[in-house]
Amino acid sequence: MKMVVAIVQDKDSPRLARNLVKAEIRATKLASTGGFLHAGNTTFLIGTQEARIQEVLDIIQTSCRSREQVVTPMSPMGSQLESYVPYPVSVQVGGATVFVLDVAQFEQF
Ligand code: 2BA
Repeated sequence: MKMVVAIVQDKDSPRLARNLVKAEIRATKLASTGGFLHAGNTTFLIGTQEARIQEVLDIIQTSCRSREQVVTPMSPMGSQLESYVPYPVSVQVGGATVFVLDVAQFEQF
């Protein structure tokens, strides 16, 4: 048994959820926040047999796409620095960040 942890953009989350259900792959969706952009994203927990890992990765890859996001950084001093002029910067956010973990034990009661 493996656990796939996939962090995806909110815009891709409904399509990924739909495609996982269609393939009869079970998943749990968590609302999450990126540590860098502080923007909302979605974390999927997908527990599955090792034999289906490649299928899961393929579904994630085809359901999610990379996008450019424009963000305006906050002043490092909050509002105390009057001379600080924030300007928007462009950041490439990946289609999905995926971790595949071994599951020591799996039970459903
Ligand atoms: P965020 O942390 O909000 O990061 C959004 C995007 O900002 C990243 O896209 C990357 O392009 C950029 N970025 C992140 N940290 C940076 C830094 N220290 N310096 C410069 N640019 C930086 P992705 O790499 O595709 O990541 C998308 C989201 O996936 C992240 O949102 C975070 O929620 C999650 N993530 C990425 N790598 C992770 C990791 N190693 N562990 C846990 N979560 C991760």
